[in-house]
Amino acid sequence: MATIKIKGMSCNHCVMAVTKALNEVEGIQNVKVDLAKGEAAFDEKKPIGMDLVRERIKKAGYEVV
Ligand SMILES: [Cu+2]
Repeated sequence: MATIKIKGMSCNHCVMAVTKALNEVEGIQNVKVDLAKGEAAFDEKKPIGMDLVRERIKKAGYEVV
């Protein structure tokens, strides 16, 4: 399981948006976003390009730190 830090999440809506963005990345599954910690964890079904993850999170309005 991979864990990334995400900046900019402030409420449950943000959690949903980040969860959705991650779920849309091919190969990512079991997404769990922790609002209090500002973290997202997920399983990688296959190697994931972190640049792609970064880009998708950014598109959703947040930032991987
Ligand atoms: Cu929010």
